[in-house]
Amino acid sequence: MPTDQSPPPDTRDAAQTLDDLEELLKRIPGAQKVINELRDLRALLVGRRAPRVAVLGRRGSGKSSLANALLGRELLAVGAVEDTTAAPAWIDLEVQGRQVRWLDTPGLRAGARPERREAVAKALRSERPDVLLWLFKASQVDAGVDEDLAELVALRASISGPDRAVPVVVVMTKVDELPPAERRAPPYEGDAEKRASIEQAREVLRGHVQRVTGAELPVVPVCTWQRFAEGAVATDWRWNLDALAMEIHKGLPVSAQIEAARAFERARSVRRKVAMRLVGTATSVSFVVGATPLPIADLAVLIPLQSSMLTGIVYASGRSLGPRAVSEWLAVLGASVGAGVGLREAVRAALKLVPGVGATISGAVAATGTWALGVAAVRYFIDGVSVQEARAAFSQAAEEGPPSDITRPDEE
Ligand SMILES: Nc1nc2c(ncn2[C@@H]2O[C@H](COP(=O)(O)OP(=O)(O)OP(=O)(O)O)[C@@H](O)[C@H]2O)c(=O)[nH]1
Ligand SMILES: [Mg+2]
Repeated sequence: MPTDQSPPPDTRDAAQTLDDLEELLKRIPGAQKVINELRDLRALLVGRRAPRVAVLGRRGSGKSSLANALLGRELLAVGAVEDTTAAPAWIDLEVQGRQVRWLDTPGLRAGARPERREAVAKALRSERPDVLLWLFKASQVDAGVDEDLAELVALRASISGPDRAVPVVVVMTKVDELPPAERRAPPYEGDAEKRASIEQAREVLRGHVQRVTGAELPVVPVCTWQRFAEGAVATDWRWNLDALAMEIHKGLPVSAQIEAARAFERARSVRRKVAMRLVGTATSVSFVVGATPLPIADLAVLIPLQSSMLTGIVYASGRSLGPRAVSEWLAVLGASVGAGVGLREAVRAALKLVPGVGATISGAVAATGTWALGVAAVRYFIDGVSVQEARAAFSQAAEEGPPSDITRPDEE
């Protein structure tokens, strides 16, 4: 697994670029803010590791199904009646390079065996999870939930440090079973009755959670039911997993965010958020580099910076990293990059030909180029729009420029 010490080979270039950039920015007065952003970017992109997620809940609450639903593959055994998951163990779930470190646990109440609880506690202590998922069946939110919660609170306390409690997301599973019984298959967006019963069950669960834990924990309703045939998904009732992925994301350290964005198949909002963060940082850095009067070769800095950004966007989208994806993409955009930014760049550069300054381009032009490239890549790789639409997004972003908070210079 990638560690913070040695960057995985596919991001070594990005690591080197970001280190070089930091050295450069240190020589520019007032660049401290972007240096900090750059360090965050480095943690996101280079110091990355798989998120560690632990699931807890009663027997049959859908713990193993949730892993399958999040990754979009039949990775863990799922069972209708029996205790399906026998012993708690951390495992690496992986689908085509998308990975999560997952602690699947047996149902806590099954047979009420105390040694089982101890085994779960031991597994949680052996490796501290980034996030705990507490699962409750939607049809049972009023059935003895308090004892379960008390137990979960105790487990959480046993692994939380004095400074920081392990984040928790409460997951209300199997919402398809809520009334009206005859309409089970998602989506429920157009079904006011179903939505109302989901909301009602969620309120009940939220109330219990609030009373027992004394905290406002997020409660996310989901459906995770899938039927697999020959390794492929034959029936897909997954619902609201994008919202769940977002709540999980909020609890993660920066170093686990990009792997989580990749791993969770339905996590478009998370992927978008992570990718736009890459774009925002790269744009700020471009602004500072372009605006500096130091005689540095702007393009020598901007091109590797923009490639790192694009690499990160492709990676966050769940695709595997290879030089091909980015270069193909640049070829697709090629024409509009030349026409959109090249021209403006030339005009501004001409205006900036002041003796002694060197061939620098302006901060605004550099930032606009990076911004437009990034926004168009997010539309294409994350939102899945066509090449034409991505080109249109590029032109529009180049026209409008980045939001002013991204290019605001440091307050000194
Ligand atoms: N109706 C419905 N059934 C589901 C859903 N998700 C999973 N199931 C079913 O619920 C049953 C239990 O699911 P599992 O994922 O094995 O539950 P578990 O919590 O891992 O169970 P144990 O490991 O035995 O504690 C299986 O028959 C699943 O097919 C859902 O969203 N709706
Ligand atoms: Mg299980």
